[in-house]
Amino acid sequence: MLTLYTVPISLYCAKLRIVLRHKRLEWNEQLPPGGYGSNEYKKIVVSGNLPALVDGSLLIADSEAIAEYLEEKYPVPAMLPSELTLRAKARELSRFHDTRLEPEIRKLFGNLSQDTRDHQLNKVQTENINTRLLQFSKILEGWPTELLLAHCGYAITFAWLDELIPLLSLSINWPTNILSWRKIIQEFPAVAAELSDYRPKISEWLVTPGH
Ligand SMILES: N[C@@H](CCC(=O)N[C@@H](CS)C(=O)NCC(=O)O)C(=O)O
Repeated sequence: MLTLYTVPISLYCAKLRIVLRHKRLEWNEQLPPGGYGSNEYKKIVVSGNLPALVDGSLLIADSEAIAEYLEEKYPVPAMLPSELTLRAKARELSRFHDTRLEPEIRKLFGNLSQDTRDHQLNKVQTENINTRLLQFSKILEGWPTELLLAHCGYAITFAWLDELIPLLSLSINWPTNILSWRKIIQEFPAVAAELSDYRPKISEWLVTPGH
């Protein structure tokens, strides 16, 4: 059985669960021993990264590395295109999420408290997110609409945006092709199931004092 080290709120763990669900795999989840960021967990996963996957004697951290491992080990249903250049482009799409779009949204997580809110940061991040969404809308043009590894992170990040936009009064401009693509992606059962489990965790986290 696959074991996933995770905490309920982890965005990258939610991304990975879409892959697990779509491939109809069974897995169990374990909290990091000693808690999030603990030295005890770093004795197991040196980087402290969540998610990490244990499969027999293999321990592997980083959602992309895990997702591609699962794709190779369980190739059906395929979540990477079979053609070489499309596969490379799909990886580019995945990395755009992890290294360009999501980090801009993450910068807002420390700016949630009304008492200490930095309005300038909200403004700057709104612009940065809008820029990334516009870039993503161009990258997205012409993509087929089967569920790929590359899509899973976006589904989760967009759920975060749904909550953060009203909470922080962000003026986010959704390109229309992203909105129609998003609708299609959210209808895949694996995405719908993860979002229905995960959205309440976001809402709960946002009302928990301390951030
Ligand atoms: N690129 C990494 C990002 C994962 C990530 O940022 N995970 C957060 C939790 S959502 C984490 O591990 N934070 C604790 C740490 O980095 O020590 C991945 O895809 O796995």
